[in-house]
Amino acid sequence: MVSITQSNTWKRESFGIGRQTSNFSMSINKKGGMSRYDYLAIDDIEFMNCALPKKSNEICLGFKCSKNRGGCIDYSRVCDLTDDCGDRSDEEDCENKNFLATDFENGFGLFSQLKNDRYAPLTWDIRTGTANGHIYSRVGPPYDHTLSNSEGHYIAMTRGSAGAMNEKAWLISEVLRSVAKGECEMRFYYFMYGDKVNQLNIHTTTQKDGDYTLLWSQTGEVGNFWMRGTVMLNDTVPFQVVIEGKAGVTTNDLIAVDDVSFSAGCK
Ligand SMILES: [Ca+2]
Ligand SMILES: [Ca+2]
Repeated sequence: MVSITQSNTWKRESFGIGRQTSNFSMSINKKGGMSRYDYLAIDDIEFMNCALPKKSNEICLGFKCSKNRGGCIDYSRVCDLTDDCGDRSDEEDCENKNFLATDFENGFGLFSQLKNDRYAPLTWDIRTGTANGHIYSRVGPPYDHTLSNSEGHYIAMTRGSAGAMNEKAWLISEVLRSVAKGECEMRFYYFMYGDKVNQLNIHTTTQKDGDYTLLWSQTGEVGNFWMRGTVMLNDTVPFQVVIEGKAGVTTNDLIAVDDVSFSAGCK
């Protein structure tokens, strides 16, 4: 599941284990031969964000999970395609509450490909399961974010066989509106793993001038896990969101995105 690069010093490694809905245990195995002079040492193992919110009697300023679990979560976590409460009560009835979301399990959903020979000749593709070579090198996700398994779909871009470094792939959303400033938030998950992985950008564009406004950007490796990103969308006129991937050096420098959702303040 994780490939560790050789080092003469202590090196921090982290990797995502996805959503586990039942009890689980982990084992650590070293593969391959070792000579008597080789040494592998592990210390300080930490589990981060592995617990569900605890039941509390304090006033909840965010969203209160169902009575069974009773936890309190941030409003930003409601209807973001992630079961933050632990009983899915934060993911119920989302369409009626006017949330918009795409998990890429049945196509591109709210998004469509925007291929442009001059500015964005590459494409985002829908993929499933482990990115080729994930176990042996630093490349792409081992599972999608929605289902945390090999059947789940996500979108990914690389330079491909014909592309070049810094070439772009664009995915554009349906036309959206923000009901008021600070009310329309985009939430998404991205996977950027590898020494030469390039850049992921979120822009908005309006029909008024067609210019792109850069709102969010990540350059270089984040880690061997799905990372959550949020962007506040404050355009006062109807706009579209553009998800832009910039190609890295090789076809292994893959950028993946999954579970894109918009809060109820986006229409
Ligand atoms: Ca949630
Ligand atoms: Ca998915």
